[in-house]
Amino acid sequence: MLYDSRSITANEYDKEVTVEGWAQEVRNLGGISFLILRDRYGTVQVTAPKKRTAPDVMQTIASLARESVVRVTGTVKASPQVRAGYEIVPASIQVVGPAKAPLPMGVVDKVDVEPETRFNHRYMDLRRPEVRAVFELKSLTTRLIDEYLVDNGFVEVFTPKLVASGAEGGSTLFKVDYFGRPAYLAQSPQLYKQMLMATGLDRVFEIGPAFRAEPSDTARHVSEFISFDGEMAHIDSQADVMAMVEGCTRFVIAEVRERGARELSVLGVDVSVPKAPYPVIPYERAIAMVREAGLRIELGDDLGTEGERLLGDLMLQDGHEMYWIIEYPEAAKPFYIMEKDGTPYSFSFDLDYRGQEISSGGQREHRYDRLVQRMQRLGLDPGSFEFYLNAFAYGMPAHGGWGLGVERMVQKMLGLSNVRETILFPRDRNRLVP
Ligand code: AMO
Repeated sequence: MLYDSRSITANEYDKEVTVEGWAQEVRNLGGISFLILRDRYGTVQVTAPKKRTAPDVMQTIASLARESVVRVTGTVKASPQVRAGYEIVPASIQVVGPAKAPLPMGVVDKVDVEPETRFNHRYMDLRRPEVRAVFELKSLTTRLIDEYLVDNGFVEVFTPKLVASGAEGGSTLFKVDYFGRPAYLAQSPQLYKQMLMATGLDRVFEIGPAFRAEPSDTARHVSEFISFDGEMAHIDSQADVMAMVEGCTRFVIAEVRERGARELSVLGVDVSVPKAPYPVIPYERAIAMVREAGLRIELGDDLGTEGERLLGDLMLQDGHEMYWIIEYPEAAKPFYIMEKDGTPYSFSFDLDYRGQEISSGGQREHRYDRLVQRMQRLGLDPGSFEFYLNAFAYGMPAHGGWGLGVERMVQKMLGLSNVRETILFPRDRNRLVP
């Protein structure tokens, strides 16, 4: 059995164990050599006194290149000078994966490494515990989302990522050649999750990739992200949807605090559970608030990065990390959103987390004729959405849903400056490799 830095306890003292990891540090002092082995959970110190160590083991340690993978078998000795309380005196050592020198970037060195270098050598960057912790917490986040939604009667679904038409506007579609026919990478599961509302699978969710040909290089846009989508039928209003998203986000953050405590401490981050209920700010009020704060913005405009940030600052002054913005102008919203009759507004919402939109959604237009009219008014050809519209013609309940950017949520929760920090291999205009 292979031990690791977490599983060695006082029970193993004076016993023989085998450990494997990366050679983080090697010091050869003549009469004694030290090797710090790093594994997923921490480090172990291997101490090789020349007098008690076989010459071939001394030789292997002396010539070991940093970051090589080695397997060490030796005796665990209590050692109060070592932080872990023990060290391993090696009987044998095997170099499993030698590392070339020089390294493309340091792992434990204190020097800052440029983001470009880090992303070019992500396999090396991820050897840093604080970089890996983000991905352990992202994994925990999606697991908790799953848990909350299943507990609330949702079924997890998987919709196609190769699609014939876009749902979120033509400008960010990635076109692909589909056996000689044009097709696109899905921008969101929008059309499919809505079609499912006509089936009896009346609460569905999906956590999967979404693709957007985003032309802008910002800290919060990438061209491939993980979208957490939900859709629920038989609703009375979008308040039902908002309650679900509010409950879910609070559950996730509260549980990350508990179950992710180890990774949070590696990151040095303290996560707080947003105050509930999340305040609800009508769009017009949000525009007025950021105007008062000095932003030049007109009614009808998108709040934009700067507007969202300003609003976030104002809300934080009252201790609110998450808040809703509702009643966006219908003209600014996609065709599937329901209009609020007699007003220029729509039944739609955004959820912002400390100055950044992380989710949007709303009640959908489920009435066939109104949906077709709305498409036509927005300049879309209902003919190219026939497969979708058909699902509305034979009994479609009122429904609503949301899309939430998993990476944006994790970014904000952990206080990271760029969404790319939460993506193993980010994709943007400039990056397709690794
Ligand atoms: P929307 O386009 O607002 O809505 O997207 C939903 C959420 O997805 C995240 N997101 C992104 N994250 C990183 N990079 C991007 N380029 C990017 N684009 C979007 C954001 C955003 O809030 N179908 C609707 C949702 C719905 O109504 O159900 C939709 O896709 O966090």
